[in-house]
Amino acid sequence: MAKNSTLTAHASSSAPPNQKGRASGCPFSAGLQQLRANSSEGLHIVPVEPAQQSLPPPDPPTWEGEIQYQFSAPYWIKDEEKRKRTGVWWQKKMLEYSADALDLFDYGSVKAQAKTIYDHLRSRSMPLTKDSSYYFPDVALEAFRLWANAGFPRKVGDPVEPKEIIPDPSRNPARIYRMRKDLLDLTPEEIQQFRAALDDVLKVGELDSKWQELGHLHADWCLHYQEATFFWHRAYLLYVEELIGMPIPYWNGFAEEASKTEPQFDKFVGIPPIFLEETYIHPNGEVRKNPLKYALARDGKSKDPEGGKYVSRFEVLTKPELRGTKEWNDKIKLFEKYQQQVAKALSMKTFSLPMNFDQNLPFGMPWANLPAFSDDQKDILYPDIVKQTFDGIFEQPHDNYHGWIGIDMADNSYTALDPLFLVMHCNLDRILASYLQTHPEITLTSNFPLRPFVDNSKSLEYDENREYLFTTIGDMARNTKALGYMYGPSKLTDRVPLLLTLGPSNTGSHCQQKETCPNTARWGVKSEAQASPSDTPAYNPRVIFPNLKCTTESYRICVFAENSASFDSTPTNPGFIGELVRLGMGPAGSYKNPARCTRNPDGIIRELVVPQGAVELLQDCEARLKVLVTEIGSGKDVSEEEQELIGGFKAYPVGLPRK
Ligand SMILES: [Cu+2]
Repeated sequence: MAKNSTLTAHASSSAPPNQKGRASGCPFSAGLQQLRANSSEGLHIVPVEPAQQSLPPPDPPTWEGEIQYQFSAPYWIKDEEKRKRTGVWWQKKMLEYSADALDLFDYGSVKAQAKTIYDHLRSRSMPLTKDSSYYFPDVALEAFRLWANAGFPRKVGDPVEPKEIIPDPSRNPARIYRMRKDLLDLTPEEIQQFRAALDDVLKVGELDSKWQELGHLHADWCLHYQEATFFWHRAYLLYVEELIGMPIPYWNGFAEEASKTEPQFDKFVGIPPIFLEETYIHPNGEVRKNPLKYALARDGKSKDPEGGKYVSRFEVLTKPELRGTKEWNDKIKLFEKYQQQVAKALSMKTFSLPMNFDQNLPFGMPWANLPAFSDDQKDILYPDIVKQTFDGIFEQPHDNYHGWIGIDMADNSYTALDPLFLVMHCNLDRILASYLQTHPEITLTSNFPLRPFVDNSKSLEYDENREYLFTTIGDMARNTKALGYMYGPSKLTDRVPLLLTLGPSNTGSHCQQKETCPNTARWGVKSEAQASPSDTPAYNPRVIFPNLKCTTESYRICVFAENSASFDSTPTNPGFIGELVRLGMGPAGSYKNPARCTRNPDGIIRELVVPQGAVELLQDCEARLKVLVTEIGSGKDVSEEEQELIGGFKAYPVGLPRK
């Protein structure tokens, strides 16, 4: 995420000329040289050998300084009137509802329940709101935690009694998700891996295979034209991923570019090329038939009477000489219609007709039965009663996508044998995920079983008679991350923007929450080992910010090795050194605390421990730091010039071992 608003700090570049020789351009000594240079300007630091060097901790927040105002006048609520009203409302409601008549305006009351207050605020169970801008931002939570752990100082100058009341939440283990990528984003290795899995694990070219079983599983068990439809297909995709041990990519048929016939969109339209190529090179070096094209059809016989043993698709989409003809152009333009249908589905407030919508019908009876599809399914096939629901409308473009590809894809009994089924349904699941995440209020028939999937769709039981063991609609309606996967951003432009991260984001573009940043996840990786500071006990490599002074706004500062391959603030990025929150005093008002600002005329020092991966990068004598700053309140990037104006964003590496 390299942006223009970067600050490059290299200690030796600003060290006095007569010290440059001693620094030799290496970060270890150069950092100390710079500290010495700074100390002559009024910053009183006595440099010692790295292992013993200890820096004074910053002052903790105080109750009178800021903590009380986080409850009575929460600064992240911009409107002043609203801010005060909110504080009074919170206090009143907690007095009424909490077990011990918690008074949020009372020092003793908040202190006594600090841990549970923090936990409720952090888990967003409080405050009760649909508007995420009311939630305590990370920076306010961190101030509260530091205050508690410093012994709840009432005012500046009170003795600090460090004790861990609230543990550091960043110690929570990182979670890694399967990331379903836009197939246009796959690397050649990922494409090869996907093809090899279809070959070796599912054996798409063999009759006695898991592939054939999957095709029959879909034909015989899939649910359609009912609330369970897209949850059943979600379960199916999860089960396939469990088999192949990697995420299924999505084919974005909801992208505007995929519906355009102008030459500049040529590589985004039609069946994706990786499904049309003849061969590929298997990881063992063999040249093999491309399994994304040559997949055995149902029982080894295509639905197409003139077809052979492999799945068939419409010629207009597979014959290169038909590209650009009127027939081709008309075909491509159909996507715009499908996309408008999907957009309409997304605009519906109601998700579905409930499974028992008609008491005169057996429970679980679908509202339609369409075993085969054209590429322009008639409206009349879909009853009026479903036309006010998300999934009722969504079924029609779903059927159209099937019918568009043809010939095996257009028949429900043959369709799952075409590998396009996986990537097409993956995209529909992405759209479903967006709908579910933006509609937390919908009600579903949670306990409805999605046979034959069991164990959160990790396995199958065809002949199970204990209904309660089956995976349910409720299981599959959870946030995708609870199910172990997430969607990477699309290369193209979705017809309407999809929202695929849930919950408040008080962080700026550079420093996304670990849990929501798509780059946290790796292709096919399920666990990770994180570098720990204890890996380098002999030295104490750190990055220090020596001149932090009082600011109005709060900032999130992400620090990277400049020679890092990426600037994603994720624990899996070895070049990411860490992030620092610089607490502002808030906008001018009664709770501004100038006393705290003036105590240290030279500012304070903050430091970050450099993880092992970054130590190696910084050992390069040319290595510099890259500092990306985001203003937390507005989420805006802070440009280099603004950083200079505000001051305190210059970082220096210290304590690095020489290479
Ligand atoms: Cu389908």
